[in-house]
Amino acid sequence: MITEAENVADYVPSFYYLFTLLPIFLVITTPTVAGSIVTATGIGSSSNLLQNQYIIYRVHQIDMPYGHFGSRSSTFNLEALTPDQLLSDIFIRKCALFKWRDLFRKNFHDIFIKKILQESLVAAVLIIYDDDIININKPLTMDELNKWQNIEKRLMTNETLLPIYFIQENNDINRLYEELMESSSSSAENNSNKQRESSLGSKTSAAEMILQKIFFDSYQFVVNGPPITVINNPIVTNFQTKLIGAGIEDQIPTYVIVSHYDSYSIIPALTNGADSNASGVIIFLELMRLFSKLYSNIKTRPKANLVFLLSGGGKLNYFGTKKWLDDNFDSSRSSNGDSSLDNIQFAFCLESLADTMNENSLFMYVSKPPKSGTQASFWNNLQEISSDYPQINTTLIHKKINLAEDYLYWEHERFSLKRISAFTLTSLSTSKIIQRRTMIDAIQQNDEQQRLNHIENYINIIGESLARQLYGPIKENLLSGEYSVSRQFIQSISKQLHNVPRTQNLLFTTQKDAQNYQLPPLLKTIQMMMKKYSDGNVRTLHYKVDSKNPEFVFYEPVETRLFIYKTKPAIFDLFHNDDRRYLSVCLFSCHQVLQSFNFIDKDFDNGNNNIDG
Ligand SMILES: *[C@@H]1O[C@H](CO)[C@@H](O)[C@H](O)[C@H]1NC(C)=O
Ligand SMILES: *[C@@H]1O[C@H](CO)[C@@H](O)[C@H](O)[C@H]1NC(C)=O
Ligand SMILES: *[C@@H]1O[C@H](CO)[C@@H](O)[C@H](O)[C@H]1NC(C)=O
Ligand SMILES: CC(=O)N[C@H]1CO[C@H](CO)[C@@H](O)[C@@H]1O
Repeated sequence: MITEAENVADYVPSFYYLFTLLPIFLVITTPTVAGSIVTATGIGSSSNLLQNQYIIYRVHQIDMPYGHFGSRSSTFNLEALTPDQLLSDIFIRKCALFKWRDLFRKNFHDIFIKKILQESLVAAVLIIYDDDIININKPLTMDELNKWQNIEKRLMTNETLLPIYFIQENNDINRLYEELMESSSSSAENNSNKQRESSLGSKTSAAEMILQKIFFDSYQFVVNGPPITVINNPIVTNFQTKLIGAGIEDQIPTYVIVSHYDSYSIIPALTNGADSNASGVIIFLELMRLFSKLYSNIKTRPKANLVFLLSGGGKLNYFGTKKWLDDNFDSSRSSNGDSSLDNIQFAFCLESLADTMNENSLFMYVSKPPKSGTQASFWNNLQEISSDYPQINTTLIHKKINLAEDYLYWEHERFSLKRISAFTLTSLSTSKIIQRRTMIDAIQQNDEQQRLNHIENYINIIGESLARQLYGPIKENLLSGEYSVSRQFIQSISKQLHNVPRTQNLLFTTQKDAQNYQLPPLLKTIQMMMKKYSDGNVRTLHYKVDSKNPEFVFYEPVETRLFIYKTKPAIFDLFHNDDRRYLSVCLFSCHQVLQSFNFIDKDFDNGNNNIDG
């Protein structure tokens, strides 16, 4: 009878039998170890874990007309390993387990960028994050922030076939991570040192790794699904409302105030903290509240209209604003269009105005420098009023639209393309998209009060400048007394927005039938507020993507479940079965272990002659 073991012997030289059997005999002589193995053998035992199911969040996946971005897969079933074991190319079929903060360490950062994102030397990645990723308590240094943004940028501007997930830290996963780190530091780390020193290093290292495999538990990470699916027929909703001035609506000037409610980050399900807590939306709603008071009184109602547009898809190349403009300003503009839009003086867009970077700046971005007209006079008002805030650097930034680019940098560029005078007000000194899509807003600890102070200052400056535009030169500040900025109001909106992730794929409207749409809860709240602080009419506008050339495609899932199993290598089946065939299976698995370490393939040819002799 030819056993499998004899077959294996054809491939594996006897030297390797000795090599792998040696530790097994060691184990046999120590009954306590052998005893504990029985309970830990096989998939399914999870004695050290409190539970074995965990919620995990998938890195974004999106297609834009100019490329595919993010992680393209979701399921896997792989053994976990820590990044310090990732020093050679033998881990192709493993899941790398990182701690978020460790990604800021130079060597781990390089491993993540080069070995994982560029060379795909593992098959999946799980990153353990702590609360700081959402609310920075322990401030990041500039270097740490740069490293993190580098990772975000790679995932934002490139795609990867690896499934990449984030898991919130908990006792189980922390313990598991430490255990793996410990087991690897007792062999792998020190081997890597040896490896560099001696030419025999790789053999020693592989041997010790086999030892490690035998003596230490390993963990299997399993994500069964759901499989990746396209989100079909996404609907993006805009809200538009207006305050009508004293006079004939379509003959008095109109100013448009624009902001978008969505945010973006590489982990969609965790995007509540991003984007400076939606400072743009907060300022937008507070301006609406203040001016609706002024408009409600015939004595203080100005001779100009204000149109408020809160758009969706802001992070999707300003999709909502584009659709709104196409609707209202196409050459074939219908006669039943909104008459208050006939006489637009300018539109201004609000974005990232919490100044979490503590730059103390208010920038006015324009596509064309304002020479004369209402935009120039607004800029003069803005400068004049902000001179009361000497700490704030108020600067005009001229950024030409680059039509060769795939996307627009600022929301006002959508208006500029339609030849509507427009600009963006922001505290960001850079147009770079990545700054506006980071998970992390704050480098320094920017406490709540300070953040609210910034927002309040910006509302005062912007609101006062707008008031001068509406009323002409006025001596005193208008936004005082009963018209002053309400911190309570700002705080309550901030809280509402902060509790919900705001990436667009989580804020799509669903269509129930031809007439009826179902808004997500956050948008319902926003709709109600806009109704309260306007003439009472909110136009709720739903937009679909182009069916032939969709402007964007989102994929699910954004979150799913991870199962963790504790496993022992098949080698241990030897000890509780006397059937001789198990020995063969065991030897066969030794062979596989060796092969999985590239041990045989690599060294067999080199050492062949020696071993035969
Ligand atoms: C983009 O991803 C591919 C593999 O998916 C990789 O080969 C390439 O190096 C990446 N580019 C950058 C700039 O990271
Ligand atoms: C204001 O900000 C601009 C743009 O970042 C910068 O060039 C300028 O030096 C700043 N001015 C002051 C007074 O800090
Ligand atoms: C966002 O707002 C919440 C609630 O007001 C606050 O607790 C949190 O610190 C804010 N986050 C940032 C990054 O400012
Ligand atoms: C676990 C272990 O043995 N770690 C050792 C690795 O090597 C360094 C120095 O080379 C020792 O300090 C560690 O104790």
